[in-house]
Amino acid sequence: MYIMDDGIRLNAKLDMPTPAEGKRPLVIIIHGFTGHMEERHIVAVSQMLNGIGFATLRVDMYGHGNSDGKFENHTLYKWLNNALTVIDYARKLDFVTDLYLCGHSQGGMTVMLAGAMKRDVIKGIIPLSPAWMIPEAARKGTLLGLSFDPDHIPDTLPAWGGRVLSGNYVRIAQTIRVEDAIDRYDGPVLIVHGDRDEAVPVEYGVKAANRYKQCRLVLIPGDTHCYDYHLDQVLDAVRDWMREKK
Ligand code: FER
Repeated sequence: MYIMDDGIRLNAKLDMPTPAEGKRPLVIIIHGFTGHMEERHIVAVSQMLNGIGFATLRVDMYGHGNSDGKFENHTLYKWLNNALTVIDYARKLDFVTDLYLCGHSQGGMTVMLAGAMKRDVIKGIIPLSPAWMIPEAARKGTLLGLSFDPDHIPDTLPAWGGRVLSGNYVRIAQTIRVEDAIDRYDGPVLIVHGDRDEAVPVEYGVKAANRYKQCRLVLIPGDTHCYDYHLDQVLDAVRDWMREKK
């Protein structure tokens, strides 16, 4: 199915827990940079949540997966608008009680920002290995393993896997202050981060957890950005935290 965001089709999938009748809490799940809703770790989190009574809504963001838009043209503002639209869509589903946000990496930063903006309607957020160093790195000119002049941003940048990214991605990232979103969010937060993350240094998970007012931090020893070794421990961490919320 598609959720329309200002003329852009966002590919989305709603999965219900079994048994499916009755009112349910729902978790919106957002993938990372270059990712999509069918990635192993995204599907695993979704299925685990369905197994403990939560509906899930996985969404491909602008320029990713089977949603509209070109990867090259995606920006954090577009993803933020996508997230706000998906939250509004989910709030109107008649079976939904409480609403949670879960996101991996760039999707983790997105739920930190969107959660703060919608803090009156979001019951809790789960940033997984949140890539919230992106704005700071954009201001320094050190994104994607590249080095560039942050005051003279190239029109395009080579991204992973032969992809190209518009310089506007960097210009927009430079304007975002994730710290403000952290400070504005008073609800419960669960951060999960592998301590051998090759894409987002684990220090960022620790720093965010210390700054949030109500945050549980679960570090996964030896694990990578996409949890190649201990995905089961990620699922345990999310399961334990969510069970306490029901
Ligand atoms: C970067 C490092 C990590 C970057 C993006 C990420 C745009 C995001 C990773 C993810 O979402 O999985 O330098 O630059």
